[in-house]
Amino acid sequence: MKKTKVLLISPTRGLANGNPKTPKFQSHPLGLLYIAALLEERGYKVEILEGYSFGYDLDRIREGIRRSRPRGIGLTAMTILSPSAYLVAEEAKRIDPSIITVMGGPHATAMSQEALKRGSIDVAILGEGEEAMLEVCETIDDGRRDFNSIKGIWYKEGGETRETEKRPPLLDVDKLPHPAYHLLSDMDKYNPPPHWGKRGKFAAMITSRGCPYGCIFCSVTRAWGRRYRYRSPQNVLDELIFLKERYGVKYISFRDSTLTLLKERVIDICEDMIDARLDIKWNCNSRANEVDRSLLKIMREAGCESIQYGIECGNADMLKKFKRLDRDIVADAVSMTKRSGIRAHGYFMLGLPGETMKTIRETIDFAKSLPLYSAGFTTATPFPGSELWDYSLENNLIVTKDFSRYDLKNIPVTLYPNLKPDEILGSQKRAFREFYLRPKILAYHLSSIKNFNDLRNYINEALINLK
Ligand code: B12
Ligand code: SF4
Repeated sequence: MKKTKVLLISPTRGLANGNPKTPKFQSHPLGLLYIAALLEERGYKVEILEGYSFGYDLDRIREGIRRSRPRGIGLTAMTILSPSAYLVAEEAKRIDPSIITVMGGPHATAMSQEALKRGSIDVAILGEGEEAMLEVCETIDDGRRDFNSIKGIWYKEGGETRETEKRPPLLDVDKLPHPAYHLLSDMDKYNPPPHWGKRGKFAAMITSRGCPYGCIFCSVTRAWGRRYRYRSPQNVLDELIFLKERYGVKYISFRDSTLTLLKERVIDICEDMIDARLDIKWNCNSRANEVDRSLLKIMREAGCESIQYGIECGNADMLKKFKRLDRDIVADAVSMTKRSGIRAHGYFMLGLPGETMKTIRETIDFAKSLPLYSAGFTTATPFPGSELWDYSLENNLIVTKDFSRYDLKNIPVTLYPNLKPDEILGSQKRAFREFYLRPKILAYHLSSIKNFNDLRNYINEALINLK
């Protein structure tokens, strides 16, 4: 039996408004690379069309579909990319109505029915996609269109949308093949955001799935579940060695929701990196309550250059409510990080429920009081799949469901009685200016500009945040 040929596509932002955009910063599409790896392992021919990262226009995407002539198309989409994903699916059906269109990623997980009702998506996959996508392909191979036995999907049947039984989370994540990096046309073209601290040739990696915390603004919990599932240190080391030997990678960005949840595991990974003399530098996400001096010390020895902490609020009550953190714990973690020789980046969010101009001021002041190397300020956005989305819907706070505007830097998409959207957006710009336009911070950053690319990235970051 001939195996289905699959084309995996990340749709370009802005495609549906006729205004395709190339993002200033990109990272390797790990979701598609994982799906591709499992399909290839099972004998499927897979291609990847990276519209999102390289800003392909509709003609380029159409041409890619025509050239590839797939039987199945897999689209990935964060919420902001969902209008583009629907358009690409429509185009695919126009080119060949027999193509089966599958959509996965955060938006398809949270808004599966919307995805199907928009017309051209046949199957929406919820959460982890590797095994479900494989089963969809096997069903297509058989010439069947009976998706009912595949767990964890929504699909269309006779004009109706149907949901199948829930798929349990994949517990043994070690059994997944490593991401299929070889399918990218050029892995060197990826230029991650400056706060990831990239130095030299870079790749992204993820060592765990799921997050137990359940912060209200985050849609990761619903997509990946609360159960933390993780790869063994040996499996992580194998991928690091592969990336170094095969691609000459010198810098890794760990994209785990939080890398440091299990201290002993991180220590094991770090010890392995040190023993293998990998000489790879890296960055990761963490939470302030998870680090201590000894952990940070070994992370530094293993090459950790920078840690991103989700801090979000400066007001003590909001910090407790939304992050289950105390200001002292945050301050200690950031200071210890700096003392360990690691740069700390803080993520802050303005406009969470209950926010006032006073609490925004507290957030800006708190950010400035911490020994952070860099900080990002975003406007709170209710992504479908998050508790904030449910809360905002229930309280009629959502002003638009034009998902192309859900990007954390735009005018807020919620309307609170006591805080205007432009006050939040104005505060975001002010926060950025106040944080960075300090002699100490400017000096740090100017001294770390080593080449033209660094300079361009800093200018781009400033433009995105101030425009
Ligand atoms: C790396 C990353 C980025 C990278 C690039 C991502 C990429 N090319 O894939 C960059 C830095 C560019 C980025 C940008 C943004 N990001 Co981002 N990002 C992430 C991050 C940290 C990791 C993504 C990842 O690689 N995961 C690992 C892979 C293996 O998982 P995955 O992608 O989810 O894929 C699995 C499933 O979702 C599913 N799946 C995914 N695609 C498909 C496709 C098919 C066909 C199938 C079957 C299954 C499937 O199967 C995969 C394997 O199991 C996530 C948080 C997280 N922990 O997931 C946020 C996250 C995806 N980002 C988010 C957001 C909001 C953004 C921004 C919009 C805003 C911002 N400032 O961060 C911007 C875009 C801005 C713009 N102007 O365009 C949100 C998305 C929420 C939502 N519902 O939309 C997330 C979930 C963060 C969060 N906590 O809320 N991001
Ligand atoms: S914001 Fe981070 S810590 Fe909170 S639930 Fe999401 S991934 Fe977990």
